[in-house]
Amino acid sequence: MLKAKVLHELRNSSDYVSGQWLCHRFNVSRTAIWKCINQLKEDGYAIEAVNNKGYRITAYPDVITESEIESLLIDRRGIVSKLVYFEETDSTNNEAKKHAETGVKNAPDGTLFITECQTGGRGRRGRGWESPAGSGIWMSLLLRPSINPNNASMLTLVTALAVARTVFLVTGSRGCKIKWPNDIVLNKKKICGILTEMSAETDFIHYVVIGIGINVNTAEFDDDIKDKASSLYMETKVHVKRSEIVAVFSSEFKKYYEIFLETKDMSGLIDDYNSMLINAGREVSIISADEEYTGTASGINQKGELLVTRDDGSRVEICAGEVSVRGLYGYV
Ligand code: BTX
Repeated sequence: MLKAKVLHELRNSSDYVSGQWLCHRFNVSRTAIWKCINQLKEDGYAIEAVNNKGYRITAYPDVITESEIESLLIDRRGIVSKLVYFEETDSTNNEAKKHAETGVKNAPDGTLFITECQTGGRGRRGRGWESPAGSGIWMSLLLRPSINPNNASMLTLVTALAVARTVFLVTGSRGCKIKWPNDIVLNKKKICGILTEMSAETDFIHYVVIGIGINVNTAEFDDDIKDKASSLYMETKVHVKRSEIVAVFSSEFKKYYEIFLETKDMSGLIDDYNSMLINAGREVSIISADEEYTGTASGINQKGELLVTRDDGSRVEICAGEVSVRGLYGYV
């Protein structure tokens, strides 16, 4: 994609880049380069053009577009082998599943589906996920791992770890924690949710779709979630370009995923995960399929299960269910 390549060159040059050099570099006409520059200006990039010198970008917009993301992934791909972009869609998880069904050639391992706006963003268990345009990251990563389907839920934990690490790298904030299994919390507010879905036979995974929603520069939330939801900007006062976060996440996820694939469980990641786990040492309330109880969480085990000591002293390993943490989201 020429536009992404031109953007990549301009982004990575500290000086002006001449139109002629770009023509030679990509073996295209001057008109083709001129068109790219105009499209980039329309997308919101401030581009200075100086006679006999060339082009230079002086300001970048905070946009989720194909060329913006591709231009950042060109020399640091991370986990993303292919990018599928939508200006708007109902849900990137739906798109990922639809594409995945068409086969591995069309939707290989590592395909990332991303959009500027979701009209039907989904949370877990039929809940909704607010995904307005302009302020968040709504994306789904398609994986085709050779692991036992029973271990696939651990991919949510691997993803949570990668998101939490990414938030630290881009904002410098150490306040970012993981609420087992799938929330990322900053200063006790939910800034990210993860929805993992899978198509599998009893012993074989066709594909896993990991949907990730991150509130980045959101300035306000609807009344029904404003007490528990927040954004990176609201919590840190740092404005980070969403595309930059996608690129950093792609690299971080790859590192953690490779460690996960060595043992196909959480053995190599337990310490990192537990150091970010907000549940650890806290009172938790568990709602499972058949009972409701409270206890104190200590950490996860190598299967990714949450270890809880119940109030009656017995120890349990939780692999699914709703877990609330005292002090978070209005649980007092
Ligand atoms: P969850 O079930 O843990 O959280 C859903 C709940 O979170 C909602 O019921 C609501 O209370 C609250 N909520 C809704 N929107 C937001 C928001 N923007 N920020 C904070 N809290 C919110 C979490 O499910 C899984 C979310 C995954 C979202 C991604 S986005 C890309 C992909 N596509 C898709 O449809 N879902 C995933």
